[in-house]
Amino acid sequence: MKNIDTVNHTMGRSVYIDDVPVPEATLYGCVYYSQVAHGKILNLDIERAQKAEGVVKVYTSEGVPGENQIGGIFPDEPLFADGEVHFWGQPVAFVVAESERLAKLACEMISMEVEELAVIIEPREAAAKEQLIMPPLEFKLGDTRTSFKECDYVVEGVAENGGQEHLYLEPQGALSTPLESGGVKISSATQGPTAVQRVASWVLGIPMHLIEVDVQRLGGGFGGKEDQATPWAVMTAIAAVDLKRPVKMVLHRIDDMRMTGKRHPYSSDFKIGLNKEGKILAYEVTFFQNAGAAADLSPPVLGRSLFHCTNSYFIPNVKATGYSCRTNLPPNTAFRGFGGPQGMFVIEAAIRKAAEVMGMEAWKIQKTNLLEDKKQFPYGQITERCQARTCWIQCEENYEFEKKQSQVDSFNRESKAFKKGLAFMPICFGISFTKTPMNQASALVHIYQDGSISVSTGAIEMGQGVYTKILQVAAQIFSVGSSRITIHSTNTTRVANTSPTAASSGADLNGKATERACLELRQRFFSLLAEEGGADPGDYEIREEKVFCKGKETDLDWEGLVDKAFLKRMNLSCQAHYATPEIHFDDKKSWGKPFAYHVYGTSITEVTVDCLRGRYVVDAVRIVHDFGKTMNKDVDLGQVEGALMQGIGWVTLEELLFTDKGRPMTDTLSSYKVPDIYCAPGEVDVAFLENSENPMGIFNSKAVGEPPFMYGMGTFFALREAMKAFIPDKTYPLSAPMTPEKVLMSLYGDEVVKLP
Ligand code: MTE
Ligand code: LUZ
Ligand code: MOS
Repeated sequence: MKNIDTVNHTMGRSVYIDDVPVPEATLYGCVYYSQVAHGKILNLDIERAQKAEGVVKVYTSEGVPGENQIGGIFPDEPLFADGEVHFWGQPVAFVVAESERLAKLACEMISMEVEELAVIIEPREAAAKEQLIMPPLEFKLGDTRTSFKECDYVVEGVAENGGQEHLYLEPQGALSTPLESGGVKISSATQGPTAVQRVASWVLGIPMHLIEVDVQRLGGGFGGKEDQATPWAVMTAIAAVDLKRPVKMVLHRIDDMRMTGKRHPYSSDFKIGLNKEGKILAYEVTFFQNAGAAADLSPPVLGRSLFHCTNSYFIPNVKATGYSCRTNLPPNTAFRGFGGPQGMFVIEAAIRKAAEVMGMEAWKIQKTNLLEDKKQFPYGQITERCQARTCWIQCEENYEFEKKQSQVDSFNRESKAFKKGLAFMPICFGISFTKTPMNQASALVHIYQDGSISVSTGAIEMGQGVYTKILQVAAQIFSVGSSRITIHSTNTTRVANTSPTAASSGADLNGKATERACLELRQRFFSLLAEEGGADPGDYEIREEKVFCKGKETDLDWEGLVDKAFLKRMNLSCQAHYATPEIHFDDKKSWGKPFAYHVYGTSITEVTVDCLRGRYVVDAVRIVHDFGKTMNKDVDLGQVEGALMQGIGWVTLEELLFTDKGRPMTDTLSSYKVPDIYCAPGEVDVAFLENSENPMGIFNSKAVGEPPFMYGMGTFFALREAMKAFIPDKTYPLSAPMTPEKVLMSLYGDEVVKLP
């Protein structure tokens, strides 16, 4: 089945916030933000703006009817700056006017006097000054101290990764409409409607039942709308309730890039110990996470870096420590992989450095240490149905790695200025929110008298195809045609207490809730038929809209069945709830079984570097990925391809720069380079791992949204191999992104590049 949105997306008919027809008398908002990264507000002058043409009202921290607080985990983030500013781009005031243009013009009339304070950009500097978001996290397995003594090699180093702008196609936005109850309906582009509802309740000072949040779809979220769709939604809500008129705001790209947080940059120390055969005996890692100016989701993001610090390897002795460091950047937030990529980057970097010291090929160390069944992660969970080795072996065989390697070697012998590099990138990603209580979802299914079906869940459609998968669940259980089913918008009055659609678990959690609701309805039908026909409920089946009894077709079809049930006064609606069984995690002991299962895979990346100019191309990425039993090949393949490109961008082109005063320098698409079609690998091949069963996933499938992002990292290490083929005895930085400039500087200008 095709993604149900393909035609409307292609025709431009899909509706996003900015396409919703606005009610009469709608007002427009514009945010005034700080142009200083850290300081005391001495004076805020909104008077001229207030009197400007078309302006209805200007809101500041004083105009918030409830609490001026939006911090979801720690209450450390004001909606509007109050007394101080902590990052360049921090919202200070909200201008509401008769048109978007007038709101923007008035915004420019606001002025603010700030006494500037010292600015911190780097996480290690923040840690040295004890600017921590929370106490450090620590994971431990075995005993690293004694096992380092038994190692033939102990290698230490530093690895660094940059941040990443989400660059969802649809910028942040919301439209709020006042309700007669004194409450508000918020149409928001959010991954977390309940988060918006909860925070709106705080800032408005009214209970959650007076707030309805509705989400049709997002033009991409990638984690950037898990928490950070909230401020814009609640600003419009405050004004709508106060002014009793609808209020809309959609951020301009430049303002979105300036005000919102991004993927967390990390700077990390590692120490890895191996024996002569390349077996990793011990690993210590310390992460310095650049959290930005407020907690946002940084604590669980850092947690996931620790969860994934050994990637898909078994290491018997591990000590991982994480510091969440408060800096004067916009609060960094969820981004595909949620800290996992940062954790995995460091172990991959450590393996490369160890390989270089030992004179061994990196892939041999990788392969030697792959996870197997019944091995323990450094947080206590034991591997089950582990596919690390099966994916690796199949990848090696499918793509004839040895042959490829010798082709690359001979290319490198013959070519002077152009060099090729190959890298393996195995992945292992845990599926479930690491906060166990978040792993729940519900669904509401109505069957109407004409046999058509309405499904509502907590899942947000953001391009990943979750509505398509949920539709498939309902269609399969009722065995009806897909045109009979509509997946309705995600709305807090139909489905309450939703977890954000995140952690790749949207289809699993909401799909399983939908499955339960549909199964319950189907059971009601069969019980009704059984009562009437004197058979057993288990004797009935529906096959392609026909009712069967004991394997024989009856004269009842789907519409007849629904009609009969209605006349018999059967309840044709069902709400169901799903909570992932078995999982648990003790935050104090950093120990438990947090994940329902893990997703595995292996990729081989091939690159060619022009070692005179520093430019490069990704020739091919060849992947064997564990989809479980895929529910939808097209959707899942699209997820792998998109995630791969996003991962390649992160480690190659995408570079966020700030002045030392904390002003963003890469706040446009001309200064922040994301990969385009010309950066795409010449060849992307994705093989579906066979015979992978996953009872914890919906219909035996595996979550697919985030894990393939990590294949992108293979490009970083393949570039390094190519550079080593050009000048072997140089120390190349383990610092991403490896932009073409950095390739050039690493090859020719040691003094310019920070070396680990
Ligand atoms: N795919 C598209 N097209 N757009 C997105 O915003 N977000 C990713 C991934 N794939 C995203 C996407 C992220 S960060 C997550 S967590 C998952 O989709 C969320 O959806 P799922 O749980 O249904 O996989
Ligand atoms: N969000 C979250 C996530 O709140 N908890 C998680 O564990 C998580 N993991 C991945 C992506 N988003
Ligand atoms: Mo995805 S980072 O879990 O929204």
